[in-house]
Amino acid sequence: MRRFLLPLARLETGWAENVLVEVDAEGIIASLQANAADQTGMLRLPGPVLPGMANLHSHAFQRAMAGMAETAGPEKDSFWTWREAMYRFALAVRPEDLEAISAQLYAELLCRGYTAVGEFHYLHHRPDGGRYDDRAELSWRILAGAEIAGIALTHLPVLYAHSGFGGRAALPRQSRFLHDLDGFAAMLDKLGPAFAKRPDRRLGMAPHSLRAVTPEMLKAMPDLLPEGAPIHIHIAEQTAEVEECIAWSGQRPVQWLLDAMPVNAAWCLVHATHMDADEIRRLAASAAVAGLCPTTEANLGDGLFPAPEYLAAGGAFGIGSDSHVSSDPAEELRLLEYGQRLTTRQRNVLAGGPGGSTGQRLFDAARKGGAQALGQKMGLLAPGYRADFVVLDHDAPSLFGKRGDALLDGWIFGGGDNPVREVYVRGRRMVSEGRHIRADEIARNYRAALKGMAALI
Ligand code: NGQ
Ligand code: ZN
Repeated sequence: MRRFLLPLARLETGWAENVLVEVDAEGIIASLQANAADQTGMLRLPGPVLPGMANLHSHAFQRAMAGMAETAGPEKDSFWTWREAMYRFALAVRPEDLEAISAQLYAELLCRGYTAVGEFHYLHHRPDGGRYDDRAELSWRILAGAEIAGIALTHLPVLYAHSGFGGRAALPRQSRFLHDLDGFAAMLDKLGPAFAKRPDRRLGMAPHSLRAVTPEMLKAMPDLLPEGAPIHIHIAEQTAEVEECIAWSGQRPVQWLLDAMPVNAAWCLVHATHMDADEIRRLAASAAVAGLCPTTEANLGDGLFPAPEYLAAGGAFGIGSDSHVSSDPAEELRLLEYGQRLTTRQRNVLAGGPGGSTGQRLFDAARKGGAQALGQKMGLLAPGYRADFVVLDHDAPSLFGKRGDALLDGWIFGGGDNPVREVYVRGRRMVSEGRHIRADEIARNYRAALKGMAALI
């Protein structure tokens, strides 16, 4: 057993002092006790401790194109013009590049306080659609990136077969993404054993969107993995997508999905930006998680998630960095609230009522919803949960002099400095003095990958 002394820690019930945490050989919290005495053999952490945050939605390769689609094109720019740029970029990514980019991204995420990531992975094949010798080649590269950075991973291989509602034929530039159901199932089988053994690895799956799979494929998917395995899907992100879904089925995307599939706590509906009142109520009641990616949704011009109505209905949510225009959970939560402030012209819209701290409510909801969506025992400092510690610098400008939940408000709204000082995953320190322990090597490999790709873009 390793023993840690947390001078100040955010437990489920609130902040506690001098918390003794015992961590077993697997990196799981075995016991936890507040108001403990400092004894020899304990590692005393150097600041207030939060549980690690789950990042529930990532397309790792897009880390390397963040900032590269910000010049106006000949026509009005939109999500769909960005997607063309992204498709071009995706064709240049080689296996070794994906590993290097993933390691860089995951190290950055750790430095900001995410300790697990849900990788919504659809880059499967060679650029011409030909298969790699190992059909899971690019999944192994994601896993290697996670291993190098030391982040927990829920890997979500994506089933992608069509370019639009009604089984429209896929486009040539989508050929790296495509599977039939049998090929997809074979890939899952191959991956399964590598994800079975460790508390920081989980295998789920993802129908890319209602555009990319047929109802028959979607209905066959839950049987491909054991009951309870995470299932993520992009849904209702763009208004054009909602209109096409109505033209195809007579129903809106969230409505269609909730009617067609047994959506439960294993599901994560990513974006779910465009919902009517009935969809909001039904999604909230389904126990599924809404996967919100506020910085990407802003960057891509998606629209605003109806957060006040959804939270009032008791809906669960988590956050993701998606296209990685930000690596900071505080920024995702800040923007979630600011979108509402800008449209309602009010303040503390998502605080949950008088006396509520906005930072506390958003942080607690996102850590719980994120852990649920990733199917990982994390996001809570309690026995049985993974020992993922985010140690804050109490002397950071955003936190200095603050106590209790004001620390969460300071982190999220207090100026945008990064107060994350140390990060532990499974009780192992991956970030020290604000830097990833392998930062230099990871950055070197990232630069080499981008250099090699530059010729291909
Ligand atoms: C993706 N990204 O799969 O990377 C998508 C765009 C699509 C976001 N939705 C592609 N943010 O939805 O067709
Ligand atoms: Zn996405």
